[in-house]
Amino acid sequence: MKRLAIIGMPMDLGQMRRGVDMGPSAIRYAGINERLKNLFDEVQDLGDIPIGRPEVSIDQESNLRNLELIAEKTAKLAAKVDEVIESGSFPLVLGGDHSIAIGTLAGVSKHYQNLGVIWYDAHGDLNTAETSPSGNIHGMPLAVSLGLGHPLLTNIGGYQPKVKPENIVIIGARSLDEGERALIKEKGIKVYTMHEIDRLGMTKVIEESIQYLKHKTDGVHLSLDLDGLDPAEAPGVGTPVNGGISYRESHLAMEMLAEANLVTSAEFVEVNPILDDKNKTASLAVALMGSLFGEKLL
Ligand code: HAR
Ligand code: MN
Ligand code: MN
Ligand code: MN
Repeated sequence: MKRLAIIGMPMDLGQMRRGVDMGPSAIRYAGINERLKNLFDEVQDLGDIPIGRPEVSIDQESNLRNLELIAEKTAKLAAKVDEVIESGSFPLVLGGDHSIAIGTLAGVSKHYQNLGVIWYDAHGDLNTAETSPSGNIHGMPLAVSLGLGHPLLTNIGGYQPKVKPENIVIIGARSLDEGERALIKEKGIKVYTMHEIDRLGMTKVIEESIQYLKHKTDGVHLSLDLDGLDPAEAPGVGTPVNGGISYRESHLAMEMLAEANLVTSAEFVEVNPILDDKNKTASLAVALMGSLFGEKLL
């Protein structure tokens, strides 16, 4: 029995542009159920984790925007994701800004000894309070999952780290801060920047990524930030960076991951319908999900 559970995480507290909290609605409106229902024995939409309309607050000591709220809300997401995996379903989380990954990974990683992570993103999301140019927590979730950052975030779920550096592959990077570059080198994190994607082609990048992760991991989480794609094709994101991955390359990547049967949990984040062009980015997210879950053209 193949079962999918969809969890909405309408949280925009990790950055400063409003609208990304409507991401889950936009993705549902783009027809996620229709698209995925034939690819599973059962598709269950569990609705949204309640976020409410909390007041924005900046932690005086650490300068982190909405630290306590994000810790509280992502802990709730972690518990829900844990429950879904416990029940035998595949968890698919809809964001929300990328800070939600702190919760998703906290819920997922307790089920694996060696969780692999594919971070499909224009950014590294490897900042800490010390290296962040913005204080925005959506630029930090991968660092947090490595156990680096504020303890309120790194300790969600009561353990850390959630992932080991050698089990991570970043794909699509083209906007890395100084501290992130240093961390990538220090930890030896595998990164395919746009340069490698152009040079090797997406086929080789995904083949290598699969080989890299296949033998040493017992599960792989796909964290797909829509800003990994080119803003011409995915305009509805808060921090667009030109020169991104194409629509076709992304489909190919998802199709190859489906064939390899490697991915055990996923999240699609940073869809901002206010900045979007007729729900184009949410529709793209849904189309990519179709490919990730094995939709065939013929
Ligand atoms: N690196 C910048 C920062 O930390 C911008 C981060 C933007 N992040 C996302 N997620 N959109 O990938 O502030
Ligand atoms: Mn459990
Ligand atoms: Mn991101
Ligand atoms: Mn990004």
